[in-house]
Amino acid sequence: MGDKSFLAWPFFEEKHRALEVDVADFARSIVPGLVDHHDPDGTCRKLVKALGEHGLLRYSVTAPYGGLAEKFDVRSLCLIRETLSHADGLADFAFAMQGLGTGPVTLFGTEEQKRKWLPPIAEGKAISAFALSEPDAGSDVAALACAARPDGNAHVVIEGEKTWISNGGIADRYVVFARTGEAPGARGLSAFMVEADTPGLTIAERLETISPHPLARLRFENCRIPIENRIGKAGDGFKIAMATLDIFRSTVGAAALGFARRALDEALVHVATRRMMGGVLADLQMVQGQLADMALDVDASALMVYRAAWTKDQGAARITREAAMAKYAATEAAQRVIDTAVQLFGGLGVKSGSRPEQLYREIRALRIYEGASAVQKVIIARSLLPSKT
Ligand code: COS
Repeated sequence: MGDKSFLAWPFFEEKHRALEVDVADFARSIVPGLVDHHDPDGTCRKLVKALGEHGLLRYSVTAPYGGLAEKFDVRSLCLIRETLSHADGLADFAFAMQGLGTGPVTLFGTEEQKRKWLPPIAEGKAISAFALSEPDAGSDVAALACAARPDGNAHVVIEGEKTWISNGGIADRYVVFARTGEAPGARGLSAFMVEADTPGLTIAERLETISPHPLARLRFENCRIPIENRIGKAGDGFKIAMATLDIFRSTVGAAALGFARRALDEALVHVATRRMMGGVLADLQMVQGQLADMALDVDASALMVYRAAWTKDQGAARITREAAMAKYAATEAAQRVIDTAVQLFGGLGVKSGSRPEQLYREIRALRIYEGASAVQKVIIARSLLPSKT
């Protein structure tokens, strides 16, 4: 990355600065040889393996189950995502899903569940996924309909659909949130680990998007799993999902930040060399104003992202508001920064395959997934208003 002065901010320790150097080296020397945007499935499989071999997936789980520390270091997760997304969107995606997909196990699993499911994730030998959204329940998690009913004392049967599932089709296992009916709404959901080869789980449809990633709609028909695959207590599924998202939402902001920094870096090179009106683009005050706005958006996003991550790392039980602010601010800001980069590049900015064009397609989904911007605003506003209960 170009400007790394933010690493001197008090949010970081020496270990974070060393980590950034290591990830940047991985991003420069390994990632380009693995990425083929026409083959997102193959690319993600290769990236997960390489991330595991390089030791970076040890940040995606906790010790002693293949991880480095006994709890997530959110600043490290953010730094890794920021640095990988600066290099390539699929590299960031492959890393991010390993942690999110097993986050419920790491945070709420039993000793036995962690021992069984986490080490292969850290080694890059298994791919994980987080199956929450449904065709009729995305932002409103409490409305989800996919159901898990008891089948004898030792099993449950899952029926329903999940959609927009990242790694859908290539994951080895899915954390699935389903209605178990202990109470209406948010209090009647539970989380389950479902192995990809369980009979009754099928890929109903692979989903194509403007920026290709492995993504699918899943169907559960008479999908029978052992009750010991339930993660946490029955009825706690909503809280498990939200607590997991609390951690990973700030990392979505970090990914957006990496895209924005890349757009700014590309723009700085372009304006210094593009001839215009007897000089170069960078001579024009109107362009300088655009660069200033981009730099401001980048730094403001970084402050929000690392404030949230640092707060969690200091031991805060919940960072719901900080994470929502970080995700909302950084993803919206990155959209603006990238749009400006496209504008500065002119025709080249919309040429298929150019970096600004790629970034323009990559950033859009980040304002939607893991809680759309409108949801983050609701969460922030609720944290300001007096509780109704
Ligand atoms: N950590 C722990 N517990 C949490 C929590 C969090 N971050 N957020 C909420 N809870 C708890 C609440 O304390 C409440 O507990 P009690 O029932 O004991 O009071 C319970 O969960 C229900 O919370 P709430 O009333 O806020 O639920 P809502 O249905 O109103 O939540 C929003 C609404 C919009 C905030 C929620 O559905 C959401 O975040 N949606 C976006 C989901 C998302 O990111 N989807 C994308 C899928 S992943 S790609």
